Amino acid sequence: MTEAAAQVKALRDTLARYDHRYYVLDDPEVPDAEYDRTLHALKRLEAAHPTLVTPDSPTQRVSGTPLKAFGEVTHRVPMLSLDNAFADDEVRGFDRRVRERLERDEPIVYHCEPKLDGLAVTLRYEQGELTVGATRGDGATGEDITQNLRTLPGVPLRLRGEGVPSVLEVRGEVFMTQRGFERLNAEALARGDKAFVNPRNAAAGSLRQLDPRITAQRPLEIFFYGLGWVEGGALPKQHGEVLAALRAFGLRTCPEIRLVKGVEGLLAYYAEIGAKRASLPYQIDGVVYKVDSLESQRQLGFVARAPRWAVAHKYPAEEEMTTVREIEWQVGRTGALTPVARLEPVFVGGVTVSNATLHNVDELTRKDVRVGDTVILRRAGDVIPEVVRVIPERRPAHTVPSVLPGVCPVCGSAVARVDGEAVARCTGGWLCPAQRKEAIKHFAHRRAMDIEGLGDKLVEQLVDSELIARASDLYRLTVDPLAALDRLGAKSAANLIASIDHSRATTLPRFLFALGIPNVGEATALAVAQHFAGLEAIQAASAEAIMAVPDVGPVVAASIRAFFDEPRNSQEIEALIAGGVHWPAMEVVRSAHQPLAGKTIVLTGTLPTLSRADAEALIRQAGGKVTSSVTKKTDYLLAGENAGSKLARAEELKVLVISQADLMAFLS
Ligand code: 5U1
Repeated sequence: MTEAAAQVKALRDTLARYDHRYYVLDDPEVPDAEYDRTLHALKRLEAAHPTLVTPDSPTQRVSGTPLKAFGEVTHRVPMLSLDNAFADDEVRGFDRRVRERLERDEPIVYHCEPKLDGLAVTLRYEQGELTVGATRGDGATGEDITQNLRTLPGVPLRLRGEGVPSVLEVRGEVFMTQRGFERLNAEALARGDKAFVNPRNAAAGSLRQLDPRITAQRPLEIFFYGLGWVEGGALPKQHGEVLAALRAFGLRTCPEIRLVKGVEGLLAYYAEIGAKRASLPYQIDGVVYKVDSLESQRQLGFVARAPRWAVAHKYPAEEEMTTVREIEWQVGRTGALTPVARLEPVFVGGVTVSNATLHNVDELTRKDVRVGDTVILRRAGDVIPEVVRVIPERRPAHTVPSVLPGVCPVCGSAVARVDGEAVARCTGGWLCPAQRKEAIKHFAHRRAMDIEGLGDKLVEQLVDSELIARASDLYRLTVDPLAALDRLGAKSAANLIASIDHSRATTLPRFLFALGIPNVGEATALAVAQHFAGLEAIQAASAEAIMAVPDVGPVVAASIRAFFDEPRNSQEIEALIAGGVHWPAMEVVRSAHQPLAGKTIVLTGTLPTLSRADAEALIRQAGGKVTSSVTKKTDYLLAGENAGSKLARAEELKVLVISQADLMAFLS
């Protein structure tokens, strides 16, 4: 065998394995992007060595392997695949070729819609009645899944309205919404069953059940996007109007459909849907552009198995593969040890990612991520990248499980884990430079003492150069040693001293928050300050007395009490006050002002400045109730950046959506 033949065989074997795992077992081995790369490598090799092309090569079929258990359906009109475009230039090339072939200078009218990450199916209606439903299979022949498709609420068993052709084949995508997927997986895990890896696989697995009663229980939905064979009836001459006719027959189409003009219209649509992608209730991997005029489509025709009149413009993959170089333990302000995977940099979800948090030791153990492992990394929207899982087939020999270190990697103090808590902590406290650095970063934060110009890097530099060891040292700093620091200079040093000076005049709630008491966020600091109206009163209060503060429970109260019981903390507070930190006197606020009394509020997405816990605390203090899912009983949805399925649900149920600014306005 030549080297090329051996490579072709190896790639085909790999693809056959990927296909089996994907289509038959519904348990993909690698992310789609890796599958596509492998298929491309094979296509390139076959193009260079045409004699190696065989009819059974994975490059010679669209996709899919019919399951033996289902009957076969031959598609009267083949189910095509789509060419992909990844860059704007490729879309410009597509538009140019369309205009050249049609000999048109003026902008083309295109029909645009999202490309759902689901399963393509075809439905045949005869005299308006559903007779056959099938998967795409290999494009020419699919599996007969009529009984399963009949269970989908979105599949009408009989079409409605006027002018239904006597034979109408319609094509669409079956999918599962993110919400449906999460519910299904939660139920599976509760039963001790294996979870599905993503909504697409959950949809595929659900649709290809041999028992339709199982399919019927799965949250499957469908959007229709095109036609197959049509007989005995006239349909409109524009694609968009055909879809409108399908809607009139009772077939659901995607609400994001748009008609645009020319390539600029296409690119604007791509950007518009891209911006919405993370908040759509379903997963998409691109958008599809189609020439709207069916006559132009006919003139343009096909190349191989893809139409010349359509293209899929893909978004950056949200899942990619990469390898773990190192697993490091970061020590936070409260000593919490967080495992962080240092990764071979990889482009995913539109950015290059080289780190991913593994959250805590339980998560690390559950996912069994090891140095040297190949992992699937997911980054959707602006959400922090997540290691989805390890690819066990790619684990090198002699790897070892990553375990919680016995001592703090920064200061060497013992690491302790409270029973029942996921978090392990360094017991070094003030002795641990990592904790001190984090405590000072928190102290200087905009929402705490607001020391302008004192960023994270500078705090590290100040601690490392031993100019400061704790926050109170900031108030003893002078310009000269600061100016001598690398990259700082006299002017910046003077500015920093000025902003430190400025921070001396603060408020009690800010000061309390800046102390970094575990479990005390901004909202709790404010509530405690208002309740006691003075630092001495708080320092003297028993845990029971602290629990009288609205929304402060036993855990927070104990945490506050323990903080003030620690002599080093009291000394630090004295040092800060001696350094000139002061605040105006406060009045006791024990108001019964409850502007949200009786209101039920759900939170979603990332708020501009409030943490989730703080927002919840503020709502509760104002008499509101926080619940986790949007129902008809929800009064408000408090939505931030990257709100997901809850936002869609709220819009569906016409629940009022409010922002952080709206909430603050209510509270004031
Ligand atoms: N939304 C949509 N998805 N999708 C997939 N439209 C669409 N059209 C397709 C495919 C394969 O094919 C036609 C262009 C034939």
